[in-house]
Amino acid sequence: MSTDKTNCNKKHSISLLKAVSLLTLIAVLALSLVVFAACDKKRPQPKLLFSDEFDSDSLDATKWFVHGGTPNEGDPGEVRRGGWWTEDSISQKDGNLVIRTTYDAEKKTFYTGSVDSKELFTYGFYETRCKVPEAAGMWAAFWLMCDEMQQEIPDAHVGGAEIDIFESPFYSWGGAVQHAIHTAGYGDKKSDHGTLPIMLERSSEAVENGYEEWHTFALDWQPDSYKFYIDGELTYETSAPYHSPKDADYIEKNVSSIPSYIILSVEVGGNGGVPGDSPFFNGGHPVSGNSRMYDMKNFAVDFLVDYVRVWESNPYA
Ligand SMILES: [Ca+2]
Repeated sequence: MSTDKTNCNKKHSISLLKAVSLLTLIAVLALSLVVFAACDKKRPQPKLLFSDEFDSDSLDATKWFVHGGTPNEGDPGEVRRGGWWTEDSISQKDGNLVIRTTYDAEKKTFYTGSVDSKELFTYGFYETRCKVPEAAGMWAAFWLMCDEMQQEIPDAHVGGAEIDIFESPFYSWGGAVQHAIHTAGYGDKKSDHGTLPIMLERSSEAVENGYEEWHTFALDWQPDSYKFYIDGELTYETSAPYHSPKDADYIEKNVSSIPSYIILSVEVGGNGGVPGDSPFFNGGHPVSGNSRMYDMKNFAVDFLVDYVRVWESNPYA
């Protein structure tokens, strides 16, 4: 009897020990979940406000407006610097938006393209992954605009801004880009902020020009500042203070709060649709480092855009 009782007590103790161990384990797991949830709460993923992965066969017309006409059907499109924006220049292939620049040797005319988002945005984190056209004279850009910018209003809370997240007219300089912000319209009051050309980093010395590779370009537009990023690195930050070019007008922090549309575009050096001399264009012909003339009868270079995404704030911070 006594032995049975002892065994019974021992079994009871073992069961109790097991139960306590199990409870401890459950408590530790629960605590871990609480700690994990708390950590997760500190870094909530920001809301994705907009995205286009360009994965379908054609541009999503619910998201984008396409500039220009159709030259083959008699509509020359929309003149823009030394070329024309046409609808024919826009397509989608292999998961990318393609803006193709071509040349009509007979008419001595360049055709290229531009798309605007139909939705307007203000504060947020804007990012694209893209490969810019590899030819001098091509000027690809990812930028933001608003209709208010057409007026000469210094206060960006009223007049908005042109925000050039990146622009790429520097192929012949080895592959650089720049960031820029313009306010107060395009007349005498215009105020500019921006960087000097920033050389794109190359994956190896085997790559001669930064335009040969894919890069990401991003803007974090918040009420007090603009922050620009290339391949995840902060490359420029400003609150864009307004300095009047003509008088003493000064606004210390002049970050736009005006809803703006996203533009993906290519322009060609020149004016009034006529390709011409410019520091970037080398005498009217896209040349590579002054060493190679392109076959202008079959000229075609592409601006490839893998995606455009807009979050309410920096998803990587
Ligand atoms: Ca894509």
